[in-house]
Amino acid sequence: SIGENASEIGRSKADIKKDFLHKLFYHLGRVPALTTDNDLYTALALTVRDRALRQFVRSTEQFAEKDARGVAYFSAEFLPGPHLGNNLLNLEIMEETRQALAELDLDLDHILEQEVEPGLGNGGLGRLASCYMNSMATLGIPAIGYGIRYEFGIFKQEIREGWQSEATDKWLHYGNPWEVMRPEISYEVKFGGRTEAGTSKEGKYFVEWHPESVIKGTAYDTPILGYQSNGIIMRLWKAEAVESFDFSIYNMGDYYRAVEKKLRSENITKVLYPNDENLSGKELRLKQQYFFVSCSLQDMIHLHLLQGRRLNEFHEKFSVQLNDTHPSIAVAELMRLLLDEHDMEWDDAWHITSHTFAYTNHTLLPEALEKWSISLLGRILPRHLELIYEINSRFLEELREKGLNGEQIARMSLIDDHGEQAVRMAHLATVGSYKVNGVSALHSRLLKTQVLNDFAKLWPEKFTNVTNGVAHRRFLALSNPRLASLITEKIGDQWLTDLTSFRELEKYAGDPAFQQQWRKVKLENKKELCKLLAERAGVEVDPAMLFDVQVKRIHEYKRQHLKVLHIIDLYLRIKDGKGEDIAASAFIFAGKAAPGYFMAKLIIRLITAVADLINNDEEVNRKLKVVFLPNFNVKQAQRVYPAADLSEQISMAGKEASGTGNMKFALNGALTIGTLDGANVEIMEEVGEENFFLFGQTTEEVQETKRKGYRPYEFYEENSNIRRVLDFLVSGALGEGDPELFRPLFNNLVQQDQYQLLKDFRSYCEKKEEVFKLWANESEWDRRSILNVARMGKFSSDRSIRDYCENIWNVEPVRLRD
Ligand code: 26W
Repeated sequence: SIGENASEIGRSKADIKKDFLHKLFYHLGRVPALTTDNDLYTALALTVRDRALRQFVRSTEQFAEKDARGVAYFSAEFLPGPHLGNNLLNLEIMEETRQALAELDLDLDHILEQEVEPGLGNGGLGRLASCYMNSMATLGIPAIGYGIRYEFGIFKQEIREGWQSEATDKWLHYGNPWEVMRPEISYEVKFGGRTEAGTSKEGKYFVEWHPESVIKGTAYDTPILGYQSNGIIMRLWKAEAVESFDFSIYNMGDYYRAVEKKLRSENITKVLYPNDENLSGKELRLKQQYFFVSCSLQDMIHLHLLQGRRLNEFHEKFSVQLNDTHPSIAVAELMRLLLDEHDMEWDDAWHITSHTFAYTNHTLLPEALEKWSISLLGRILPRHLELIYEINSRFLEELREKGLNGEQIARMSLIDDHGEQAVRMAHLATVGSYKVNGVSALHSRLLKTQVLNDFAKLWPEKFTNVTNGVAHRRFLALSNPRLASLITEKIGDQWLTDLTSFRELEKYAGDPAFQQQWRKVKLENKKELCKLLAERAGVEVDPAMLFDVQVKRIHEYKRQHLKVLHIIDLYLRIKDGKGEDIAASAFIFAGKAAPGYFMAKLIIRLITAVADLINNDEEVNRKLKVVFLPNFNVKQAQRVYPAADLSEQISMAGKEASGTGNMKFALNGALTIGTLDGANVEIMEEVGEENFFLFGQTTEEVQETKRKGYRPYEFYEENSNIRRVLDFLVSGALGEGDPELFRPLFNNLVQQDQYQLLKDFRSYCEKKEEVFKLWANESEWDRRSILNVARMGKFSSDRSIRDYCENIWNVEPVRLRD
């Protein structure tokens, strides 16, 4: 086989050195004197890609041999982070490569720094997809990730005069050595136009879709490695003009029109929408979703038929996981392909479709639940709208037969009739899937009892939970090598494939010598982060300070401003000469705000204003520092988590579906201050209440507060601390002396406070007092830090993927030979 023949590709230092030079000279055509850093990076990336592709080819052959059932992970977003280091780790050639380069007087770390990461996602959801790719590969799951090859990923964040400003992310500017373009793997995708029904000579009813335009999708494959052996691919689609508009045969006038057409076609995959949580009726976004889903399903059907299988058994061979509702138009598209292009009858097509998809919900926020207006859908995807109506009418009929009342039926309908008619994509995904899951125990419970309650009552067995997890190889082994080797020295390295073996660390938690080594690792990591903070934010931080960190998208529900209000409170206390009990702290923030989200951008402005005030105040800045690190991405994340002492997970209970940063922090030895929200609940359960700084209302209490009529103004009036801090916001002391700058935030908190900051403020401050007290007791802090890490076994994405395999996919891992 090909894999057999390719197997002699070497992993020794000599092989790597030879291949690296070969790539540099013969692939890039470089003479040594003119070699740039990017050339070195590209040559090394290509050297490593060869090895990654070899793993992929070997794995694919063995999956085919076994005729194994597989998974297609449909996601509009992937955030793989830098590939090079991760691939070296997974191939276990980090040291060989380092030495090979050293012999050429080159520094691996410097070369690793050159990589520009693919920012093809907004945050948690995209990063989760990439963690799952690594775990599926590691476990030997026959899997493929399908998505969109955005030419511009999530914007690059710059801070200008304290405000966020956005620049385009030209991640492909210097080329992308990791992908393989597959010009021969391409599919046509139709848009717009009208449908026409007819009856064939044999008397069969059929529908023809006469589109207004056709666009071609071409596959770009990137190998994603698991640890030690397996490789799978992430297949991303790029939009192009179809060849049938071959302009060479037209005259001059048409030539320009044809070129224009080409440009318009390529628009579909130009740019990632930078909004997480909410988005209003963007036509191009709908086109993106449909485009990638159609290409992916056509590709799967093609592969399925190529292997000589019948379409009737499609769902027996594949499970398609829908990463939120973004790909949920797939339900209608698979129906269309089976009915219109493969002549199937409705009942057979529906059986296959509704046994193929499984849907993961990632949010309960009402504004984040996707809806597409009937008028937009009808214009862009006329055939799909018909199919959705048909799916809906059959579904509603089933509900009537079951005796549900009109009100229940209206609530469950795929069509929302309030205001402009729209399709509720979560309902389409739920009806069209055989399983629906949330991403933490709490979130899955709320999904069942609230947002999708009617559906959960109708189909209780359809609903399940899979708690999120993180790729601990990237977020510990790769990004925190000091801690990784300290742990491996103590308990061996089986944790790389079994994170639960960290339990063995528990017995060293109280060992003073181990604690000291533990502390030293953290300090070294903090020193490194300090360099980055100085370089990127221009702030000098003392590494001995308590590093209190909140990094995530900026959103009111995540309550970055709760942390800021507390910082102002500390500042005012110090100014009053009452700051003795405050631990010297560096308050670090990072995260992007959606470009159109005014409040989120104002929160960033508030952070930079407070940073300016405090960092420049000689009376305070030995005790407190505040830093906003710009342009948070995977690369930065890998430098932040290892250096954190305290992790801020302070969303209003019931709002954060899971959180995954919370896991990455705890895995790296940070203690958590958090609410009982998302996966915090399970983290606390695992590490023990006594090792977790819990504060704030529970979900039930939050809802009770709201039900009783929450009046934040009373907190402002009755709590002098809150009043002092809020008044300070509009005193002119912040942000170039303009007292009106933060007025919108002040008003919002005093009048609405939708996320109940003021209600949780006191509890948060009190918990911080405990944090400061514990910080003064080094060995007790370290003991708890060690226990946190020791008990993080559950939160590896390997565990999550095993859960998906058992509870949803019914897929067996394949034991792979190398
Ligand atoms: C409509 C545009 C849009 C884009 C992205 C809406 C919603 C999203 C995502 C659902 C936002 C997201 O990333 N959600 C996060 O998913 C993580 C992985 O499950 C969870 O850990 C986070 O709690 C959740 O906010």
